[in-house]
Amino acid sequence: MSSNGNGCLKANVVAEAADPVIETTTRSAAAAEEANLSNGNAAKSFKLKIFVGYDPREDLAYEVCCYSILKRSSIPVEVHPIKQSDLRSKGLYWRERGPTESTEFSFSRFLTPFLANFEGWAMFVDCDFLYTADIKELTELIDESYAVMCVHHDYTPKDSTKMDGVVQTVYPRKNWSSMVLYNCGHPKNRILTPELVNSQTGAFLHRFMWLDDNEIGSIPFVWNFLVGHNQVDENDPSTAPKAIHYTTGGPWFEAWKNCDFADLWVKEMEEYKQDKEGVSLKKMVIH
Ligand SMILES: [Mn+2]
Repeated sequence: MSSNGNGCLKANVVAEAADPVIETTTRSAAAAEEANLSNGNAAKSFKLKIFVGYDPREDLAYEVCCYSILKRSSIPVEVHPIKQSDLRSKGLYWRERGPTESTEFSFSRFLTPFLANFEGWAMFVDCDFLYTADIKELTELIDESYAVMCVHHDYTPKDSTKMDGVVQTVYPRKNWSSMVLYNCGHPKNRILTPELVNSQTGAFLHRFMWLDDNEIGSIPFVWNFLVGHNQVDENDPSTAPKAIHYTTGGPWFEAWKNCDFADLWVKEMEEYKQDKEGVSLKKMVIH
């Protein structure tokens, strides 16, 4: 599916509880659902829940990220923001913000299985992503034998010091938690209650220490393509990013307006703002 198909923009917005929830049911999704039923597979259609980390400093990034997912999705999806103020008012989040938390969803992201009622598969993703592919392709990689699936980035530096002599800090599994497919019904993930998420250390959570290594499935890096770290090999189409992660800062910040892949994000943002068909998508704006 090309990314500019206007047919993908018929999104139905469903107001559910107090959360802005976006649901899409495209024609192709309906067809896929029918095919599923005729195969005798799932009586209940597969609908991916997507939880996107929300930070007030990156409001536009959040909107563009959601737009980029919804616009290209050929399967029904629900998009929910992980918004700290909402979680606090619901009594689901109460920990104080620590100095190492770079976003409001540094820890609250681990509520994803809880927020999905410990059922089915759900994705968490940072708001600083731009999708360039159909999320359906990602769901086709789902393997029920895992508790979570994510890109296994390897940050181990070759030298212990950088050229300028500054000591490199090694964070095991750095960035693994920025995009995760959670098998919410997996018994091991039951541990992720609000009590645990509000009390555990960053290391425990971000390194998936509640899981054994063989319970963490691997996804190709193109689904969490780190700007400034991952590389495209022009001769290898499998290295073309499907989800661009502006991990050190994206073009919505003045200082990063000329970063790699900035042009793609700006184009998407302009399309989002001009998109008349997608007027319902604009309801996902959080005030
Ligand atoms: Mn990020």
